[in-house]
Amino acid sequence: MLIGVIGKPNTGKSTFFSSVTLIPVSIQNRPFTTIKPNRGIGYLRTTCVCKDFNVQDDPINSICISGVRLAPIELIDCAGLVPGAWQGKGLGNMFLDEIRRADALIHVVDAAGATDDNGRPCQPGTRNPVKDIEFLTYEIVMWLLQIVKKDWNTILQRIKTKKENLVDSLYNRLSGLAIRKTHIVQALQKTRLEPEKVLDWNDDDLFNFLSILQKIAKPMVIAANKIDLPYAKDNIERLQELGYPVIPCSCEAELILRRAAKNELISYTPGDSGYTLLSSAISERQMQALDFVNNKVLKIWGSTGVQETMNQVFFKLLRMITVYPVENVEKLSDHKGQILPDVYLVPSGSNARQLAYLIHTELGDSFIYAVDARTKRRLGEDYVLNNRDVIKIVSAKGRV
Ligand SMILES: Nc1nc2c(ncn2[C@@H]2O[C@H](COP(=O)(O)OP(=O)(O)OP(=O)(O)O)[C@@H](O)[C@H]2O)c(=O)[nH]1
Ligand SMILES: [Mg+2]
Repeated sequence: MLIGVIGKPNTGKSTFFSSVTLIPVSIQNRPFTTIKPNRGIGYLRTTCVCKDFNVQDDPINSICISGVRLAPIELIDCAGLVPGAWQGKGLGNMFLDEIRRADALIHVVDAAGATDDNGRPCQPGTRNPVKDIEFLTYEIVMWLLQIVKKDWNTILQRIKTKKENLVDSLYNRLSGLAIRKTHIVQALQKTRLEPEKVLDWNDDDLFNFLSILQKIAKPMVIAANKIDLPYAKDNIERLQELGYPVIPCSCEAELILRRAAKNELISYTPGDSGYTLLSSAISERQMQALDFVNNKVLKIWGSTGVQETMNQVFFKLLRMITVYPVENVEKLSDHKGQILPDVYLVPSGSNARQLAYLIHTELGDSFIYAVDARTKRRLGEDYVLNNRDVIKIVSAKGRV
């Protein structure tokens, strides 16, 4: 799973990325600071099962802090996008190429309206961030349209001569963009167009179909950033009318907290509504930064919103659940004795065999049954997994 952090220049994408990954990247108050994309690992905040079983766990693929399990997620911090990018304006298609592999998008907007269309700073309240959502989705759809139109005549020809159907034909052109067949089928069902009449579709029909496909295949949350500045509150109300999940954020505040926690000045787990001072050896500048976080963000908004943004992508947009595979249901361990070593993110509705395949193809192929570690009950391959299940897979090959 890959998440793209996107938006116009200077909205705080790299600040978001750095606050989540703790990778130091260039952050400046000017457009096009990021040219080459940054990639890194961020974390989802979930409630670990260790407390349910009253065990001390030894995570391998994740981290557990006092019962909060942090599951790793790959993120890409993209270059800023300006109107006309699909035609090559600004850094142009470079941005669009970066989101090819993205399964979902975090659109960072300047909710204070303090950056113009090209990312130049301006007075808070000057710009309407709703426009940013409109233009950015337009750019993505135009980019898709450009890709499909290049082959449109060939697609139509193959459909006419019955060499391919519409779904397969579109899939063959779009699979490199992390667009699945099910996305295409769903988008076709949602359009009022009749797929059988594709030979009669005009440019508007194709544009409308791709707009729906984009929403399904590249679902998006809005990180309404810079909530520490004036005008953000009013603009967030406007953003909430668009139908996307909107999370008020202060990426700068999250970066301050994460860095202070890394330096052991404070105790703070991403997503917390506050922090505890750990050290008295704190400089006046650091204290001022923490006061800013407290007064302008935490006291007003309850959290910085950054962790919630990450979580909404997985649990609301992509409808994932967490599952803990183990080999020994008594000890809740793997074959080396490590307790609750891994947490897996799986699409809601997945069954036991699909989990086995996610762990290893061989395990899926040789699946016999699964065991629920809570009830010790045997589960068949069709058992639909629940969030926070702890599961042993028994296969013909022996162990997991
Ligand atoms: N007030 C405020 N400023 C922020 C916040 N997050 C980021 N900024 C500032 O916004 C400016 C741009 O931040 P970046 O993270 O470099 O923005 P970007 O979207 O990556 O910019 P490009 O790479 O140029 O597209 C910097 O001056 C940041 O300090 C925030 O939560 N509040
Ligand atoms: Mg940047």
